[in-house]
Amino acid sequence: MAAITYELIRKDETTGARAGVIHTPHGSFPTPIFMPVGTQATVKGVSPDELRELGAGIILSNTYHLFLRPGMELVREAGGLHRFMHWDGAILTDSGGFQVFSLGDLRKITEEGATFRSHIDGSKKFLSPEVSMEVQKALGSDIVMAFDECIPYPADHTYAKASTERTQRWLVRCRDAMADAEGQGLFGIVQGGMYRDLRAWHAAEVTALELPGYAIGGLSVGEPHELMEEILSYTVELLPANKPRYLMGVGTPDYLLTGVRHGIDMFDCVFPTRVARNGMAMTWTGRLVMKNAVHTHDHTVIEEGCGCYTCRNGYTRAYIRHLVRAEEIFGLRLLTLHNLYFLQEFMRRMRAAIIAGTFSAFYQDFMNHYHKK
Ligand code: PRF
Ligand code: ZN
Repeated sequence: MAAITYELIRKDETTGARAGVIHTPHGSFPTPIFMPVGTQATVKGVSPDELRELGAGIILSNTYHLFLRPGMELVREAGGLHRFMHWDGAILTDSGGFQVFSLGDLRKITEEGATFRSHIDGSKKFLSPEVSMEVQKALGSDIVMAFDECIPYPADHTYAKASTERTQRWLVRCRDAMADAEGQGLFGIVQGGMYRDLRAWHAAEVTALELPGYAIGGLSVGEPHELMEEILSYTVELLPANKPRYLMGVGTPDYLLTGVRHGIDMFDCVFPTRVARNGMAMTWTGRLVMKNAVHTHDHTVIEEGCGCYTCRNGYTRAYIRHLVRAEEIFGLRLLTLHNLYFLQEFMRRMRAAIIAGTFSAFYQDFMNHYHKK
């Protein structure tokens, strides 16, 4: 039995949206799904019990960070990442490629891999397809991401082509390195920048390897929304319907809706947890800046009817504003719990609408009430 399988439940009739279930060795979860980010083997400020309670079935962690600290040997010694961090749900690990390439001047790419300086102590490090797979095997994640280069935006066609071809050669090396891994599924990542010909070529090459799932990388890297939607819709149609599809690094409500509408099943982003730590609450009408004076005497919850720990227990906007201004940890925790719940609930409602055949109406309704800021 393959480690990762996709079960289609219902496809929307007027859009590409689909509801399904992904099965992993650490449980099954409904799709479309949002994966909270736990870069350092913890979703900042939230316990695994709390993650479970707000409905998360899978979280994302990072090869790059855990490779540098505490190192793969320590996690292996602990019995893998699930045991180390006390999370028994599914885990997807990103390969480190994306993080290394965002280091800018501090790194050098060759055919072999990437040499870079650790952001922790400045020491010289090396990541390659083989090293990334070795680390992800030691972590024991359910879903292992291929080692790729996320092409910066903008990039010319010559650079994008050379990079995409190298990412493909790296993918074959990842596949070979994972051949003996049991209970872990390797996902390929389609790159190609903003060029349709490169996306088409790469999607064909990646899917020919018959991996258990496919991701679309290199989007949401600073390009306009219309361009991201154009490349996304073009690329997603080149992926097989019987495998999970993952749009990497996307997690604002409007982008999640766009992704789902085009047939994406999985998403991750630091957005909900990061903005929480910046004192912001996500709601169905847009973001609230909790420091603002309008909340001073507001003794209502962040969002009426919200089922999260924070709103359910009656913590008020006035109280949260006070905690944020006083820089109290609890304030950031209350906001993180609310934001993560909000996104889980957002995905649950999208899925319910797909199953009920009312996704287009849900989409319109959301867009009519939501204010981007
Ligand atoms: N590749 C990898 N991780 C990623 C991306 C990518 O292209 C992105 C792009 N949005 C986010 N995270 N490996
Ligand atoms: Zn809430």
